[in-house]
Amino acid sequence: MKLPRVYPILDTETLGNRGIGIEGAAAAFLEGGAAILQFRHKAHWSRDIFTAAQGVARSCRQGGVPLIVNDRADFAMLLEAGLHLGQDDLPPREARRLMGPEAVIGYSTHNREQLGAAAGEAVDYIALGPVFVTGSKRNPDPVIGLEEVRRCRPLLDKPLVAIGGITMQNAGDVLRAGADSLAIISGLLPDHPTAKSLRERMEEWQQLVKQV
Ligand code: TZP
Ligand code: MG
Repeated sequence: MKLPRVYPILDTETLGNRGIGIEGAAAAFLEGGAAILQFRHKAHWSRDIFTAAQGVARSCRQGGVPLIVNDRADFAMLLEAGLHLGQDDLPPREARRLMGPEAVIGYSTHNREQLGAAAGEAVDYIALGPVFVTGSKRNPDPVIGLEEVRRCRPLLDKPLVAIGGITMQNAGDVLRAGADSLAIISGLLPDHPTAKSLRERMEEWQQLVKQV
């Protein structure tokens, strides 16, 4: 698969802390040119959260944009979305059995050993990080840095998504280090988030990655 260079993550905790509505953020990012979205909800999947995820799925479907659900194969299937797995989630092989051959499945890794093991799994892309210090993940693995992205790139045939602390300032360096795509949470959120400023921030990201 070919991944878009910008991979926006709707992290419900980060959005909630900033007072940003989930469905509004999704709509703004899609208007701003997002070509994939991930829905990341670490807490209990309440009925309200599921309803919000359904709204995001609807917007993605209308826009012809893939939606990826973090962690939860059950909700990914209900939403007819892809799935993003971490090292502590359902093993990729079991997720593939459940989701079928067509579903997009991504897999997070945090070091070279995990990346090597992930290369042989039936997943469509591999995420690697945190590249830089991040505030958006509880108990993050050690920061790997740009050089490790550069060294890991040739070890993998699959698309490589860099994650962790990626901003508009360092994005060019991360792409030049060999990342195919940049997963971003806080770097998508302007100081004063409104529908307009969220859309504009996404447009700026799209412009930025075009120039690398
Ligand atoms: N995995 C490694 S870092 C991270 C995840 C989910 C969070 C990335 O968030 P940010 O705000 O873009 O650093
Ligand atoms: Mg996970």
